[in-house]
Amino acid sequence: MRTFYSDHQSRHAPSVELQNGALVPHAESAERVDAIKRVLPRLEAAKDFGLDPILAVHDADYVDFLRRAYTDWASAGRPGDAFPYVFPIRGRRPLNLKRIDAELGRYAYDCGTLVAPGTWDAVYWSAQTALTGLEAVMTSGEATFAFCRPPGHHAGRDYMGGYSYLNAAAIAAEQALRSGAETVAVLDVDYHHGNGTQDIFYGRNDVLTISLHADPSMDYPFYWGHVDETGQDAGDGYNLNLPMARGTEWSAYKAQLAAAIERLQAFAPDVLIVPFGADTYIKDPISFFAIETADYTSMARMIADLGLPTLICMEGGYAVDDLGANVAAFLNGFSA
Ligand code: OKP
Ligand code: ZN
Repeated sequence: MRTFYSDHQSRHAPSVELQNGALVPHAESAERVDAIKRVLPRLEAAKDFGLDPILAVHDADYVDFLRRAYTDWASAGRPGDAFPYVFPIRGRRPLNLKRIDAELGRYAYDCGTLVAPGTWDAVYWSAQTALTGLEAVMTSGEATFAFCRPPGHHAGRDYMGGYSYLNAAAIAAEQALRSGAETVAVLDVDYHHGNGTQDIFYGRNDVLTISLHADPSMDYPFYWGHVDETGQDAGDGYNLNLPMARGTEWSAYKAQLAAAIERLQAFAPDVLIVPFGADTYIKDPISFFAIETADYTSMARMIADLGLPTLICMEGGYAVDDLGANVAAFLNGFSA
């Protein structure tokens, strides 16, 4: 399988995050990169497709904010990484405030998504990695791995959150449509609900979004990912959420994945995009499913058996010691 990455993506290294009320070391660490690189000996460098495909998904004012957020924060004399901490509550009139503290709250929905010195560079190249992988899928029809980092599936058109800034998988999905696909499906198998992707395509029937994830009444991101979120307008019926209880093991996960596969077969997309998180792993430090390393191969085989041109985009996975083995197990399911 061809695999893509850009070294710029290691430059994003936020120091801390606010988690459950405490400042803790940032779980989405740059050490994840080395863990995954170790199992991908033939990584190819991403090509540069420029800003256009990014602006096809994200609003220009949000992209502009991301590019300058860290320098604006530093110029305001703030210490460390740009840290969102005050948010406009629902019903507040929209205000185009220029103060960086206010802007951070306008474009973020949580306090765990900091803008560090290398963040823009990393997220720009994470998107390019997805676009380069997508190009390989479109020309060869072969399953391809885009080693995107940081994650992207929590980012919406104009917001960041959940360690996500630009939604690389959504950018690739939109690019697939622009390069000849008539329909695309996104099958999100990260532990957390792919709320950004859901929001971006919620009103559309040319992109089917499916997410398997922890029940959001118990787990992050809480406010999205419930079963009754099925899409709206033309997109009604084109979003499928399959939440599962904490402690879910492969046998139960597999049944939900089978339901997702059935919906995918009915939709029969030209291209499939799979945001893959290894945070469903039993030893993940911030997540609570019980998937084991060998299960990732079974999971991937079920997806590979669809026989669709498939782009896999890396999302979460925080058990750094076993991350490489889990990624390798998943990718093996496509080659075997
Ligand atoms: C990103 B990805 C829970 C705090 C959760 C955010 C998690 C973002 C996960 N106590 N913090 O989907 O892996
Ligand atoms: Zn996750």
